[in-house]
Amino acid sequence: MIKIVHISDSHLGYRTRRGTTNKWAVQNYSKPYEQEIYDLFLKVMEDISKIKDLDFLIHCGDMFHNPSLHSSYPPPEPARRFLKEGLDIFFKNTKNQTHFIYIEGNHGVFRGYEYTPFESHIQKDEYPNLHYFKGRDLTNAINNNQPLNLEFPSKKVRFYLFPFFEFKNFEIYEAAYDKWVELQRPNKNDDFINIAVAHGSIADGTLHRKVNSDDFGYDYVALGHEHGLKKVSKNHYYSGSLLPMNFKEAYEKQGYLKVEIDNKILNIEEIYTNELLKRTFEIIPIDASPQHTSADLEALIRNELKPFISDEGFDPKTAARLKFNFKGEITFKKNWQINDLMAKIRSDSFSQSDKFNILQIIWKIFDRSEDAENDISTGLIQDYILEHPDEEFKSFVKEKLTEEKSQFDVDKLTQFGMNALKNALKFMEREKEV
Ligand SMILES: [Mn+2]
Repeated sequence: MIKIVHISDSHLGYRTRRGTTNKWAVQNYSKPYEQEIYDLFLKVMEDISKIKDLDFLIHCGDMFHNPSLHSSYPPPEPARRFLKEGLDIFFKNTKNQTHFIYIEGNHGVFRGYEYTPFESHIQKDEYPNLHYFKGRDLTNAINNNQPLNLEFPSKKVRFYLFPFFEFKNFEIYEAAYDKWVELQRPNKNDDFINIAVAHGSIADGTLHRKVNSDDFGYDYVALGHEHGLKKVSKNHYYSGSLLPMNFKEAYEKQGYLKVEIDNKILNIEEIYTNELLKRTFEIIPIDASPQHTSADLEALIRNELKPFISDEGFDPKTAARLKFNFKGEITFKKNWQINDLMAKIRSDSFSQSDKFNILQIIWKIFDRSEDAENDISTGLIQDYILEHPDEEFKSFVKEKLTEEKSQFDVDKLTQFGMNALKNALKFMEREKEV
């Protein structure tokens, strides 16, 4: 029997950015949500390292959050230190009896570089049982027409490695990958346990269909890249990350998997680390019906914020991450009202950290007509704006100015607004023509 733990997508160094109050978890060191991923990573490494007779720990990529496609910053300093600490805990507690296999994902790598943050942050020689496979190892294997695998004859286990690679980006890549992937087909004539380790997903075309399917007859396929813990088929699993990172993920499970393979029989235990999250992380729906005035809307929102107001104030460990979803018939006026109101509420909350225990407030506005099936919808908002934009805008400006008792000239302001709007529309039209 062999015993494996499958873990993935740690995203060390991830920080909540958009609509977040600028507070430290540890002064001048780490941010609130960043720190709890580190803390949980260490706890998980500690827990895993104490599993009796564990043979392998497999990590399916994205150890660091940065750099990534849209950010070339290296991982923040604490990410490096916590990774090292996690590895030290793991190898010390397992007395170097357990192998740690890591493949690279799409995060935590400088695209196109041979040099990786993992290597620059970790002295690989210090860890004889750390087996690290990077994107470059994969492209070398493809170029040399070699499989990319790792064999443990004494345990009769073979791992097939699939670091992240966007083979669909270019036809020549795809053709080369299609050909190479056949080299990853296990030899049926020995009694080895065959395990695939891959970072990718069918959804975005980064997991090859032969790895995704049962084509190669792997005994187990350990997947990374999707952040929810899930069973894809009888022996294909995503372990997910340790905690949700965005609001969609807040409604999925995350954790790791204990996998036992005995005589080709799989026995899998799911451990949910998302249950350790100590803060509210949720989407709050708000009915933005046309009959609601700004004041009604504000009352609805303030009511939702009540659970996060107390004399304790802000606590980096428990402060809420909130997203408001407004849904209704959204006119342009309504849209302006909501944006204006939410910006105000957010700045109120963040400026009173002795009262509000909130880390993040963002919002999204959905026009109900976009859901309608008998659809006139895509055209609706634009038809609308072409009909009454001046009246809409004027009434919005008027309401704002009355509220704030300002002395501005409503007509003049409306005119400015309309010019801006017309320019924007002209721009949209031009965009469409291209
Ligand atoms: Mn990924």
